[in-house]
Amino acid sequence: MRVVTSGSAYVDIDAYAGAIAYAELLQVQGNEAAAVSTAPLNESISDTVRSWQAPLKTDFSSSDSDTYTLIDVSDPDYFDKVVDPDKVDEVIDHHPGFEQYWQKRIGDKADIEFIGAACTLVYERWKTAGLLGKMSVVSARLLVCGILDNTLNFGAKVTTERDTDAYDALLAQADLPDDWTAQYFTECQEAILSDAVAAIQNDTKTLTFKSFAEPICFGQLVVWDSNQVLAQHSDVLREALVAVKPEWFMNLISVGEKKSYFVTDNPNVQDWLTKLLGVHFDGSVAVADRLWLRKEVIKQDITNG
Ligand SMILES: [Mn+2]
Repeated sequence: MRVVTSGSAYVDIDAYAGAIAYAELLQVQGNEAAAVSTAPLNESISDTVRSWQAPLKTDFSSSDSDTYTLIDVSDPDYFDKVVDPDKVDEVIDHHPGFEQYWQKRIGDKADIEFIGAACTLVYERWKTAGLLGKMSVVSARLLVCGILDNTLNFGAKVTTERDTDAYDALLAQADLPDDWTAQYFTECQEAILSDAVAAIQNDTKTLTFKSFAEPICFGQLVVWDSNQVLAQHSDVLREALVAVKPEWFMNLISVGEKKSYFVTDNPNVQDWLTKLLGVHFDGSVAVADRLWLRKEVIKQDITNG
């Protein structure tokens, strides 16, 4: 059997959707295949998405004839524990770093391209095979969600035209409500904010920037509507970050507005962000005119700092 799986730490919607939809394509093409994961599902797989009950095997015992297909991961250190690294038959991913390693091992069976979502690559497999008409509604819905999430509703700079083309084609056969984008991200936001402190702690890094004298605690949260978060959660988020370091800030990514809100009451960090990103603080909040990912702030420090 072809075992289609992903990473070990957790599975997000891009990995979940990509594995399920690719296993389905392999089945439609006459292969014995299944999507398998033993990793926990994160908040991007919302309650409504879970209610679609897509076929994912979570308990799995391997047999000698199994081979493994990896979706949304290519670093062998992060593969699901079910994977036998010597029996990898295909890799479909959008993270850079292991392109040459897999090219040497499996040649054209490695497809690693730096685009918005692994789900886009899976969609393209269906399209190339001429089998889009046979894709289940659930797989089309899942791929839509994976593309929305990983491109942050097309606001992330990693988004390509291939992602928007895939999204448009999939949406046409996904049978989703008109306001699905807002509904999906709002559900994810509610799951995150049900434990806001844990969510920010899971996405906080203390980083050294060349344009600032000491390491800075950099928290990040991805939400649909920042206003609710600022109104209801800013005190606990501030306390969680200031406890790590007095030099702190939070990047609140407001996906619905395609903007980042930078929050800190440390005047030195405020000055630094003002110079680095061209933002202006009003009180403890600066609203950027675009969405910034953490890796983009780091890059700005390397090139302009
Ligand atoms: Mn991904």
